[in-house]
Amino acid sequence: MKQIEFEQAIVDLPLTRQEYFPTIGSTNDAVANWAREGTQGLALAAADEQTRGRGRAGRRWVTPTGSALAFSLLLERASAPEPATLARAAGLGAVAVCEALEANYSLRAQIKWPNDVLLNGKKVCGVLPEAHWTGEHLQALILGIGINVAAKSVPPAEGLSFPATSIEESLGHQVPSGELLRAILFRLIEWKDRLSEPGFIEAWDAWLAYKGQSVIFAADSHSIEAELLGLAEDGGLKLKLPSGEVRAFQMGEIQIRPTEHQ
Ligand code: BT5
Repeated sequence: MKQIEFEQAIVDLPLTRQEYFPTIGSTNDAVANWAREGTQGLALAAADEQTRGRGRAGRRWVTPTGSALAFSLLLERASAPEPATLARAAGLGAVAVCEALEANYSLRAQIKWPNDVLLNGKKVCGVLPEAHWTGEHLQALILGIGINVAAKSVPPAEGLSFPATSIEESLGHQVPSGELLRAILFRLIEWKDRLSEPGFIEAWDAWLAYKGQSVIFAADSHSIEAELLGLAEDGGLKLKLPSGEVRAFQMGEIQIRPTEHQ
């Protein structure tokens, strides 16, 4: 995304701080630094290229220049006052991206729980929520979002744990990144203070991939096939195990993948 597109995307949005970086290590780190400096409220860092983009659990996120959206939002502390809301914040980014893709481009995306966004069963967007604590006090909640906009943003298949795609590949034409960023930010702003409402879990649940289908879920060192039922009230995932028992799992406890990737 070019700087001019970034500037147009954020016109009139209620941001307390914003910065565009042609290139940066990770936009999540930029925002974490702002939080340490005492920045409050809704702050946004976006980059055209990331040289050390991060996924979850130390994995890498690839953001080549001129092809993708990479941005991080510092959420007000009031948006995430307790652990239950923290789990929901993980779904916030994915819900906002799905809604924007549908509204702007009539694309029906899906969420691979907890927060990967898929188009045609392939990953188009990843979300990295990071909480910074001082003792038991939540200092900052940062939501990093990376989206493959142009086809050339998609990394080579060899390095990937899950198939990837781009918006351009799904639509058959390019889309302006700034327009997409603005649509996503609108929805993030709309939802961020409503995370504790049942309506948020319903919205998240409505975008879930593999509902009613068999998935492989991996926990610790073993994998089991189970039926994906949907979200629990706290944003956990309800699965029906082979024994018939229904259990809800928390984020970080398990990973899921569809059976056909076996
Ligand atoms: C994620 O992690 O999906 C979260 C990605 C968050 C990226 C944003 S960009 C702005 C902000 N700044 C950052 O530094 N990060 C955030 P995870 O579920 O762990 O997925 C990581 C895995 O996705 C990698 O191990 C690769 O297999 C794959 N991957 C890497 N780059 C990709 C890409 N561009 N498209 C699709 N898959 C990718």
